[in-house]
Amino acid sequence: TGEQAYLNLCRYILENGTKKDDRTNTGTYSVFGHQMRFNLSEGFPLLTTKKIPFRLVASELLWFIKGDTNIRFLLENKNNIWNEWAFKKWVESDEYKGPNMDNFGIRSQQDPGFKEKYEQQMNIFKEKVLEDDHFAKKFGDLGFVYGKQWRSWQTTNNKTIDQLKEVIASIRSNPDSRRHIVTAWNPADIPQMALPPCHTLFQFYVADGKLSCQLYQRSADIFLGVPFNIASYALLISLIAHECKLEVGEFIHTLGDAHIYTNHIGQVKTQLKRDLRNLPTLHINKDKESIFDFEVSDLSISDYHPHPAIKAPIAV
Ligand code: UFP
Repeated sequence: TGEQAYLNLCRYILENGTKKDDRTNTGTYSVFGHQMRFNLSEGFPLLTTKKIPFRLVASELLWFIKGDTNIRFLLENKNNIWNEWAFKKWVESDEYKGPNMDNFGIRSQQDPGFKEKYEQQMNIFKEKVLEDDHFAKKFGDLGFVYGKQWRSWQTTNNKTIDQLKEVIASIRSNPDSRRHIVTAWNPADIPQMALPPCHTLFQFYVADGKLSCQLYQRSADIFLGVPFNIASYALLISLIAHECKLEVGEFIHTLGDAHIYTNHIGQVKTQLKRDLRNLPTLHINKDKESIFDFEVSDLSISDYHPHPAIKAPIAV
């Protein structure tokens, strides 16, 4: 199964990965170039060897699909996965008057006193994004992230391209096309991006009435990011298949720099000792058709009985 392929990759990196420094100064074990296949007809590929919160996957994906780039929507859905990126912009601005937050990611892992201050400031930040429209506009917006590139790619002559809408239209009207591509990698925008897109480009493929998708991910945090990315693309394929009245095919996950952070190794080893369980089933509200109409409450999973979650620090 796909999950076995994921666990094999974890083991392979631990045994064969090159020790490599990285932007976050955490250190990684890394390999370059790898592919995993997930047959979506076998079940929804949410990992069973550790619990992955489906609600966070769903609300983040719907946020991209809406073309929203402001973390307010995520906070309203109790989704905190993008907070650090927006927070960073705030604490580096002139408007920030609190204690010094340089390198808050690493420092909050190493210094419990600092961690307390950081959490205090983060709570203030979240409250302001939720309550204060002006503040939210200024500091809640991540700017050029997936939502922007997928739904309103800026052209040189000041028009925008809705790549997602266009790709769905082309899947419907010309399923055999070899041009069903969405790209988030916009070279002109990279300098202004807090985090240049990790999932850079994806292509759809229709055969035998089934919709498949291959993603090229340039950089992959195998323990924390990838399980999320797998679930997110599996959900995207399922939603588009639903709208186009196709069955689900495969998700093909192609990785560039595939790395395990040195401070995740114990957690990965714990996970590798666990046995696989049955995959859950995804349910999509059948009363809705267009992927642009879905809300988090229209999506759910059943029969998910994973091993417990495993905590690990995220590299910012
Ligand atoms: N990362 C993922 N998946 C994502 C995402 C980030 O694995 O969806 F947004 C990880 C990869 C890498 C870090 O460890 O975040 C990004 O850092 P860099 O830009 O230096 O590759």
